[in-house]
Amino acid sequence: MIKVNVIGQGYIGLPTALMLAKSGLKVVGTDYNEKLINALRAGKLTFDEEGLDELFKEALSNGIEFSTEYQKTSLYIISVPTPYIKESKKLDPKYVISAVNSILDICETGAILIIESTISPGSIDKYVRPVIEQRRMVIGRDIHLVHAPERIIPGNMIYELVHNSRTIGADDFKIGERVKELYSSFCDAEIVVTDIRSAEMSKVVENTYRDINIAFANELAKICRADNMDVYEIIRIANKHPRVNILQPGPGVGGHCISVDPWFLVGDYPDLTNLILAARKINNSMPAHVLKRIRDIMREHNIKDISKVGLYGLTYKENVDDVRESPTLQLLERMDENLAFGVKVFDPFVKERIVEHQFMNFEDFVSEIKIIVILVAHNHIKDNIDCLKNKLILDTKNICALENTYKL
Ligand code: SAJ
Repeated sequence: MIKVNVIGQGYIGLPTALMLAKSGLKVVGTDYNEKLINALRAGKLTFDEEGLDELFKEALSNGIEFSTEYQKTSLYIISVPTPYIKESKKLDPKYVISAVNSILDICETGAILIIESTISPGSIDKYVRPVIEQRRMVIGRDIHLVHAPERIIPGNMIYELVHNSRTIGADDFKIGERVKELYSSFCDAEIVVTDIRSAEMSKVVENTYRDINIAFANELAKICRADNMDVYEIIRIANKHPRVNILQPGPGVGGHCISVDPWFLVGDYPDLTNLILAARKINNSMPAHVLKRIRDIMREHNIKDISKVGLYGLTYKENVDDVRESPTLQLLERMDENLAFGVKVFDPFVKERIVEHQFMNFEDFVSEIKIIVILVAHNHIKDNIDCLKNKLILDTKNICALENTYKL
């Protein structure tokens, strides 16, 4: 039976490993974080995701194992984080390189090494091939390289693992076809086989496209605010055109993908990325726009005390518990720079205290504030919207129809 070793048991690696195990493959999930592996071994999941519980049970009953050790086998999937360096906006490949090195220490000859982590275009040539050459190994004989970037969206991961089309980039078409077969064990959609550079580039392009589209919506929101027009109505109508599909404005773009990947292109092609850079700047400017809107409302109602303002939502988007690069954290940073201390914060998905004046109880939070700023459209706030009846509301997600609601 084919054995697959999935390296990195985070947001992408874990669901992928579980899916492969559910399909009947022998799977070992490896992570250097001992606490995480112990939790998984004890049958405990490390993050919330719709349908993940069930999938976990099925994978466990099919014998999935978890280990801090890399396994000697012929197939590896690497899904470790690929952060970017803040100053240069370039990819930091340290985790990928370290995973590749550890695999090369033990893998079988001819093993296939599939990198799922998002990387900047050209990274495999720049960082991975030299590691293999340094080890005096030959690509194509001792090791095969593949880039199979993931495309699933947090909040709908399990469904998308099965139904999203995928890209497989390989040096050797035959190896690409073998990897395609591997993913076909759970993926029902089209799987395109191409070369490695095209796979790297298309992944970053997909996220950059979305960033630019959101930036357009955000710029429209600012234009409409300047002249008192309803941006949501305008986008709704424009989208009725068969070839127009504008996304929604919001308090900014967070998460570890869309707000990060375009920077790879800006970092590598600074003279050629005018539109991409402008989109990043527009999206990054949204927390400041929200701050201005809060100030407008405070002035209008003669509220001087910032501690009467409550920010609802700390995660980077609705119904997930991930706070990476979240617009709310960006907003708090800005407030901090402007010496605006004391704003209250609540998020039903964030169970640990990560910022100052963070409430753990929704009722307490609401009872202490006059203005609530809805920054994340969790189902929780939609279900509890009536609790906001006597508040001033700044709704950055267009979910609230109560009186006293201000929009972006
Ligand atoms: N957002 C808006 N307006 C919108 C849509 C999103 O402001 O109309 C904001 C969200 O609130 C959030 C940010 O953008 O802060 C990103 O959220 P998202 O739901 O658009 O995307 P991610 O980051 O969760 O996942 C993206 C997806 N990429 C695309 O849709 C092209 C996903 O398919 C990728 O797998 C993922 O990036 C990744 O890992 O690269």
